[in-house]
Amino acid sequence: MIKVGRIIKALAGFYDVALENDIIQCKARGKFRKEDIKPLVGDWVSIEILPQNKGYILDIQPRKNCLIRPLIANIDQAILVFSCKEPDFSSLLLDRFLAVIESQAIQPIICISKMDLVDENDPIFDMIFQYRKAGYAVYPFSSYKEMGTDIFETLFDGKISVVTGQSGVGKSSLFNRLNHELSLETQEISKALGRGKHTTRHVELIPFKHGWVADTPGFSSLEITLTPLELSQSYHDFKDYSALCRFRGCLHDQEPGCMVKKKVEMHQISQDRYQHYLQFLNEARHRKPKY
Ligand SMILES: Nc1nc2c(ncn2[C@@H]2O[C@H](COP(=O)(O)OP(=O)(O)OP(=O)(O)O)[C@@H](O)[C@H]2O)c(=O)[nH]1
Ligand SMILES: [Mg+2]
Ligand SMILES: [Zn+2]
Repeated sequence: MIKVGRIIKALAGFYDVALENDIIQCKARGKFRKEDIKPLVGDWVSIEILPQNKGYILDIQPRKNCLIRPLIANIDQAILVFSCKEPDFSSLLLDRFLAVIESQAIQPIICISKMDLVDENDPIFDMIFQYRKAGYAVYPFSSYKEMGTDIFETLFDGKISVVTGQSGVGKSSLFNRLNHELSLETQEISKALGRGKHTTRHVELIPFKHGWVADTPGFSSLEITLTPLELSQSYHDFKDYSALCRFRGCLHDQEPGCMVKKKVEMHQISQDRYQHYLQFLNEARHRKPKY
């Protein structure tokens, strides 16, 4: 029997494929290895079902998007968890994440964790203001003090979400916080999530609020693998203005008549964010092509 489902977990050559009421443990057919195509968590696949809830992946459907770090496909939104402290908030790293996420047309949602560690005069509040001004959804919260966590009641509804961010920012702690919300049939998985302070090692989609959400291992750097042109059109606000730049394919650097630069001069785009952009542009220009 052949059916279509979504890969929700990939570990040691086995893929858990979720069908409507079942999870089938699958192996990939030799064909994929030969063609060097790796099924990813989030992929829609057709599988051949064998006895005892085992099966084989036959085909991978075209992806609407794909992230390399974390390795996951077909995502609706990325919850970018950045802590205000421990580790310190870095707008350079956040802008890097945003460039990568937005270039894949994935909706970014910025969540600022550990808000219990700052007082009301902390510079993080200006940062929150700046990113909201740039048009991003920004939600400050604390998993310890039950501050701002109510937003997560609605945020995940019906969506495929990935929770990503630097190591130690509190992604898994947020998961544990949401844990009691997870429906009964996921109890077994929930227990597995009770690892608390241990570092997350693999990507797995968990059913939550009519959708799916993945906790992911954190990392501290992220390579820009975009071309200069892709980068110049990744930020949603830059992209809007690009149409008004004098030259098509304007990289918003030295070109005359650049609307993005004009908006920076008019303080409508933050100077910091533009400087970060130029730094990434430099990286994108000097990146050696991979063969
Ligand atoms: N003060 C404070 N500490 C927190 C909060 N949330 C998490 N922490 C602490 O931050 C540390 C890291 O938390 P994790 O949830 O494991 O972080 P993570 O983002 O999942 O880390 P990786 O799995 O390595 O990517 C732990 O010591 C937590 O107790 C919070 O809201 N407030
Ligand atoms: Mg974790
Ligand atoms: Zn321009």
